[in-house]
Amino acid sequence: MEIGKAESSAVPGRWFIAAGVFVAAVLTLLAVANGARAEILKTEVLPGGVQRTTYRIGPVDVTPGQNRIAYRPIEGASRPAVDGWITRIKPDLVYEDGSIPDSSKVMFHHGVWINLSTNEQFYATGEEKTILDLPEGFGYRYKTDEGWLLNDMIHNLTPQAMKLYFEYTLDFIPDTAAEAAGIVRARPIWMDVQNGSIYPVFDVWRDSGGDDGEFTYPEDATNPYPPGNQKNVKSIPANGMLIATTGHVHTGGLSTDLYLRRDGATYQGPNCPDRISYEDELKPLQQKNDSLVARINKLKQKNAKMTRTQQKIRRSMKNRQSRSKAKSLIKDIKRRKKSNSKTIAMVNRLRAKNKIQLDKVKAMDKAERERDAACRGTQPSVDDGNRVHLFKSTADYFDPRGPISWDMAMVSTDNDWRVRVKAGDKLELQTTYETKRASWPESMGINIVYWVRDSAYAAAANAPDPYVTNVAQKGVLNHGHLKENEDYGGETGKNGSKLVGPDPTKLPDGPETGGPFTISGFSYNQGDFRLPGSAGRPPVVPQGQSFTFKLSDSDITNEVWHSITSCAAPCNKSTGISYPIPNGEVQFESGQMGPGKAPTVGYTQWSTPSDLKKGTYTFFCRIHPLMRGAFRVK
Ligand SMILES: [Cu+2]
Repeated sequence: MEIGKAESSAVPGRWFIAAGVFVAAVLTLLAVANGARAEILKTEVLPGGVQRTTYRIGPVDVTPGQNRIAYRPIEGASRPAVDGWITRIKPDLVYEDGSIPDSSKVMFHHGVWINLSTNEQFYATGEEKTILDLPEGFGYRYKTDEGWLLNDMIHNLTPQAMKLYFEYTLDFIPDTAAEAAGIVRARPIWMDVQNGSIYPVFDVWRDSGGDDGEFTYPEDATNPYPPGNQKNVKSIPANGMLIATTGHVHTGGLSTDLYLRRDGATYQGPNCPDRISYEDELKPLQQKNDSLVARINKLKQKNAKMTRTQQKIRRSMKNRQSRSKAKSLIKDIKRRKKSNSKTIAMVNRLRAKNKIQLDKVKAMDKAERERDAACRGTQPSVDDGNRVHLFKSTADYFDPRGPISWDMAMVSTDNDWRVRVKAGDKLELQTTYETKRASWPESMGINIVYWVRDSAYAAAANAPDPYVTNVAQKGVLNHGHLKENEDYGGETGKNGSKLVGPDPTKLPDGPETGGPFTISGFSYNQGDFRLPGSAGRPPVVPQGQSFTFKLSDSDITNEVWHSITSCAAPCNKSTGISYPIPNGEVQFESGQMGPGKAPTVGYTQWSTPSDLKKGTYTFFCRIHPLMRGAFRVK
């Protein structure tokens, strides 16, 4: 059933639910504190006493090129009106007509739902639009008198202002439903490799981390944390069990890994006996088989050759004399063929006999390998003393170009994932990024882990102990490919019709100056090769000098932040979610320039490295990838 479009027939007053399947529409409109209006779009009734309701928050006035963090209360008609249990949350960002903007234009960079009363960040979503779906029988406690806050960040990649709405679809079991009595209270634990930061990011540089082309944070980082502040670790406050988790990474991200440490704990899993090897039996049998097959083929070739000779002789029969001679020749060939065929049959019997033995040993080998794999699959993975692996949340990229865009979904835990935890256990999070394709500045690694306490659910004591049982299952894909993630970019077009500008490496020299170049109007000005004629020619400096870029006053006032990020030349193909990426041959990166706090780096002027070799360098803006520039060192 489609969710998210207003279904007309507005009934004034409160929303209601009709018995049966589906109901109602844009009903209550209510002004929230910041002047934005909230509304309920529609509600349907699902089995198990669940009401599925889509709420809207907005409109949000999105300014040109914005990439800012904002807080807004979620109250009134943009959340349930009665106490109950939340079992699922699905996010979206929409235009007024309910349509979803392309990710290449604007992105729901992140949204964190905060319960101010319990001080819990109970739901988070990023560009990948992860859905929270708690296992059946568990719910997040909801009370109408608790304060909710949305920490959101809308990233407008374009110079166009927009009016957008947050939408989120809640599965909710009101306390009045009979099923509510059986729901077990689940609580969130916020795991984050940069926990405690307002904007928990770190940078990943191309070719860093090791030969495997992967960088794991914090493991591969130098001094990732201040002394005594292991940001990626959190203690479990009470005995209980974990029930669900999903990771969050940015483009280039491959996975998050959740671990647990328990003081004094050791591996308690099954001992798998060494696998029996059948190599010594298999090898001679296989060799014998191969040589017999080769022999059969050779004999068959011999037969075929004799047949060809026979045919040749038949064709050459002309007169009576040669005919009788030929006849005797053919007779001789026939005799030899018969004998050869007998040999083939004999070798075939040998091969068949050998094959029976070969297949028998092969089957034993296969069974032994399967037994061994099954046993090892039940072994917990314990490393670094007492650290046990709980779950790998993989980033599954639908983008045919690979792990370089938002066209992906994370892998979530299965519905039956359960992990026994004890008070004082420590959860630990790591995240891994690819480092062969590009650099990935401003990366994240986050998991919200849902758990229940023994006090809410005595059966939690029976959950599998992670040191005894391997709990790290494969997991399930959080959602499928999304239609808004198809504007990949990176196209040249017919006769270059889709290029955003000429190949800057072939343009004549621009003025001899290192700037400063003022960034304004979504252009690097003289540094921007999309500009026509001489205005787009790359500026030039002698080797040893650098180029300086600065934000214009109006961009500072309007909070339009920019970066100077190297991309592979010519970097002039069409803009999309997979192009450009930070893959310049020489890596340079200004950071997200802007004054003040995160998400900016706190400065508004930046200079390129002064040790660049001679050549033309291309760059783009990570915040507004339509912006492209070039400069030349001579
Ligand atoms: Cu920009």
